[in-house]
Amino acid sequence: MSTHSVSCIVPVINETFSLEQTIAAVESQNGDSILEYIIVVSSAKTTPESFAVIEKLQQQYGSKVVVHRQTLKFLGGAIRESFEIARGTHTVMMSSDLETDPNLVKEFIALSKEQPEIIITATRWKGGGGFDGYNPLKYLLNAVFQKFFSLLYRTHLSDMTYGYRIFPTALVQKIHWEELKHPFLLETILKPLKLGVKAIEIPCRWEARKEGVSQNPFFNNFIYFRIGLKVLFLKKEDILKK
Ligand SMILES: Nc1nc2c(ncn2[C@@H]2O[C@H](COP(=O)(O)OP(=O)(O)OP(=O)(O)O)[C@@H](O)[C@H]2O)c(=O)[nH]1
Ligand SMILES: [Mg+2]
Repeated sequence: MSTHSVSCIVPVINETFSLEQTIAAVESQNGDSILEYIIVVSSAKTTPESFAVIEKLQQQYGSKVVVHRQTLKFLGGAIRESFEIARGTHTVMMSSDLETDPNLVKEFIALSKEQPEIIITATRWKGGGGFDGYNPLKYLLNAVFQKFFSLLYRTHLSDMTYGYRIFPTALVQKIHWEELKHPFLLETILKPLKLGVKAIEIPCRWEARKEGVSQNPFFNNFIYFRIGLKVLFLKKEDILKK
């Protein structure tokens, strides 16, 4: 029996065919390794069209699809609750808008099987990574931001705001999380780094979504600094749950 199993967290607001393609790609390439897909939705915001696709996926994949209705708000709230209910030894955090290329999950799982204690995270800033259709101003700000935080945290990591990673589930379940909005994605790498957990990157090409709209308004990009600076001064015991 394998001791490695994966919970794949897939948050959904307005995705339809992108969600379907995400699950189809991950399942066809990694079916045996994946224990469950946690599809996390908001009763208020997830669209009827998305719910229709989710129902179809439940029929297709049965109990492997777990649908969770979030009670905490926003993307961070959705993922935080999914971390709590994940049953796999490892947890993949991704999106359902195809901005996290589902073909990479295979690589995440292979590397995680070799080094189960570490985090494997995708980067758009190295190797074969990159951006297609990214807002030019956001691109520039993102570059400066990544450089600033890699110097501040003395890390080789080049993409700390991209929410596409695999974690040991026990790790994410022992951390006290704070953010509810998109800066949560940054928090999920900074807190493990402060705990001394190793993280390695694999390149990923980011391609703008073809349907729906982002839930991350432009000015929210500035609130990443709050958690980015706060975590730097936290002690280990403040990062772990009490
Ligand atoms: N359940 C749930 N899903 C969410 C929420 N906010 C975003 N998502 C989903 O999480 C994924 C990533 O969110 P996006 O809003 O596309 O944000 P992003 O791609 O990180 O940010 P941009 O770079 O601005 O596009 C998408 O699949 C969204 O549908 C939320 O509050 N609840
Ligand atoms: Mg997106």
